[in-house]
Amino acid sequence: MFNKILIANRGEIALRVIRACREMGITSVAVHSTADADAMHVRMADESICIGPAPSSESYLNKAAIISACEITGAEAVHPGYGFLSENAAFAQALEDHGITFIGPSAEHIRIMGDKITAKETAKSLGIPVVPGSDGGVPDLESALSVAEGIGYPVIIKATAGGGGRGMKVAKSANELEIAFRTARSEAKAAFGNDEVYIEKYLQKPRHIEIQVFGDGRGKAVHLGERDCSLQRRHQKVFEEAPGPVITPAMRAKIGRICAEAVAKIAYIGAGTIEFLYEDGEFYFIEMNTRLQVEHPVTEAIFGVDLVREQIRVASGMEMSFTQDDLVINGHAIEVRINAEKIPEFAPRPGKVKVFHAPGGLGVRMDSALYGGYSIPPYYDSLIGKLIVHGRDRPEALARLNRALGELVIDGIETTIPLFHALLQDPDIQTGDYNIHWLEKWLAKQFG
Ligand code: MV4
Repeated sequence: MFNKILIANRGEIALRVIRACREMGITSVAVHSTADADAMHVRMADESICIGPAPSSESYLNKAAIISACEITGAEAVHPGYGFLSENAAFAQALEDHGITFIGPSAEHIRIMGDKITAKETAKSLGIPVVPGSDGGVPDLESALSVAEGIGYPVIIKATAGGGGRGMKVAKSANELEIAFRTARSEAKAAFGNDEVYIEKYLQKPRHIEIQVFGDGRGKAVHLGERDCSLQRRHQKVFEEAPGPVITPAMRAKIGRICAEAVAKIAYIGAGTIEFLYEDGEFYFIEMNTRLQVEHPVTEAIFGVDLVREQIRVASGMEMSFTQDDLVINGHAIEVRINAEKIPEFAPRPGKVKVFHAPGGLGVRMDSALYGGYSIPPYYDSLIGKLIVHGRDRPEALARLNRALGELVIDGIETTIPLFHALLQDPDIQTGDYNIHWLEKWLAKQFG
């Protein structure tokens, strides 16, 4: 096992990793920008080191500064958290070249899944169901028209180098395809410097269901069920839950086994998430994320496991502490993302937090790096906390969420808390009757 781990991140996820390290008796090293000298992760870690100025491009994304920080502090491994360098294959490779362990998958697995066409081909070859569409990139309009003819309209054009919803265009007819194809290509070129695109059947009202997988890097792997993350605005998740309100135990067992066998076959190491669109009882692969996700706590709650601890274990060469048979779902969990944003525009509103009071009690977890008197810097993501509740069933989790939101106090700045009070009043949220378009429609109805 490692003696010392460096956490190449900030905010709540840095605290999350520091806590796992402390329980495992591992010394933690925080890195920070000059803007984060007073941040909670710096205070909570055993050691800290400044890696550069405020802009993340010069600090949290600065590979050389982070590797130097490892050498200066004697850290043997790096946990990247999510965002920043967590899915950067070159960073994983550079650490390996310096004899430092990247707590995450191999550079090769990160690279494969970062290219959306290669990811889809790999998924398909491993027996994972994919959305019908082109085999790889579509070079010109003629090929685009013939692929669309084959699968039927509507179709969606996606950028190979895209992901997270950037560079997508829908076409409802051959007429629309011409414009959609050209715009998708030129937008992809401008955004990613790569104009390759591919085509899929457009699913009209799917849910976003993602399967949590975990591998030991030696051919053993398990799944930890699904999360329903359909409630999104502009591809930003807002509310996530596990298990999914419409997923039956039989469906979970089937898709879960397919995913676990797939990652076992490639000897995947650590945590991964296989994202699907789910419509009319069928799962369709869209992407795989090779990192720990923001919403991992809902899975931790229902399975009673510590995913970060497991990541550290397998990265150090140990076995996972559980088998598939040990993984039994207990109850229901919901996470809401508390952002320093003004609704309804979701405009970032950094500033000074006067009072922070976290909710507590049975089945309540608040992951946040806030404290009273803290000034949220304007340079980074607006996520300032995650409230996770766990109940014996979905109604109990919803009631507990309502209760916990009432206890949560963040004074001095605007946050997304009022959004969740309003959402919980909606009958569709109470019954779980929503899809990927529900939230944007609801916001338009509420706020025009
Ligand atoms: C789709 C789709 C419909 N049909 N693919 C958006 C993010 C990216 N990961 C994939 N996305 C979509 N792909 C097909 N074939 C609809 C979306 C989509 C979406 C997906 C998940 C969550 C929210 C979404 C919002 C709009 C569109």
